[in-house]
Amino acid sequence: MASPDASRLATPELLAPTAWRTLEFVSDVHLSADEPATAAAWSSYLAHTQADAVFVLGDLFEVWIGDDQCTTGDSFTQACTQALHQLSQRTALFFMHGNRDFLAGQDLMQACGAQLLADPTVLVWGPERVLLSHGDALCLDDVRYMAFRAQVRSADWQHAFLAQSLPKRQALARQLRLQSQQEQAQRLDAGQSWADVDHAAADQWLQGTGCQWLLHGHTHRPAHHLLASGRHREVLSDWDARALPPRAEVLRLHLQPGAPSRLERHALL
Ligand SMILES: [Mn+2]
Repeated sequence: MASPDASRLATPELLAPTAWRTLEFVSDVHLSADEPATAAAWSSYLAHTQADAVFVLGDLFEVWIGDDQCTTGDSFTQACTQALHQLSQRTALFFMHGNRDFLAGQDLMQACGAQLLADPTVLVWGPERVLLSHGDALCLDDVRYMAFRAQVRSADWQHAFLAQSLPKRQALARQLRLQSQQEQAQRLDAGQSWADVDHAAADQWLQGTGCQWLLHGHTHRPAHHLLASGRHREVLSDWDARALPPRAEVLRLHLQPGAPSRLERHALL
């Protein structure tokens, strides 16, 4: 299991240009050809955003089983990467792995014009230090998931998985998804709630990296939490254009020299 202490020791930093004024954060869009309305909302967002930088904090794709998905003629994936690449021509674009798309690699980054960020990463802009994460590594009470996470993030597992044919990987991904749904159902039957971020661990990450804010997704529980130390945890929403009401949200960080930074949620649907 990845401990918070181990991951904070070498937390990478991203130095943001001081000219940046508006940064946008999204996560858990879960792009899939089966959800055209969400994909349309996402394309519209990419076409219209005025941000200086867009940060995708994991689970952009419902599933990513290897970068050869880019080159197999799957028109949905190609449309997704082209739209991101167009955005990257006018906006800095960053991508962090989620638990669905942790196999996204450098070929996909190149196709999208994106820079891959480690999880977690400290975003540094002048005096501001903001910790970015997908969030799943902090869901410590889901012991089975943490063990699974450690397994699938290992180089050996990924090497063996990627060596399989695309249809085999698709079948295995479906099987893993089904297994995860069954485990979630068992948790709910046993009276346990869905796993959530551990507040003490989040606070430890923040203190260890000298950050006041943690921005993350994964839990699909958009909220602001004030932690015991007075630091903040801001949770991004997932996207689902077919939900009632529909969910498609960006978190916008406004930066102004000499003035306090402002964070606001912006609903796109
Ligand atoms: Mn996730």
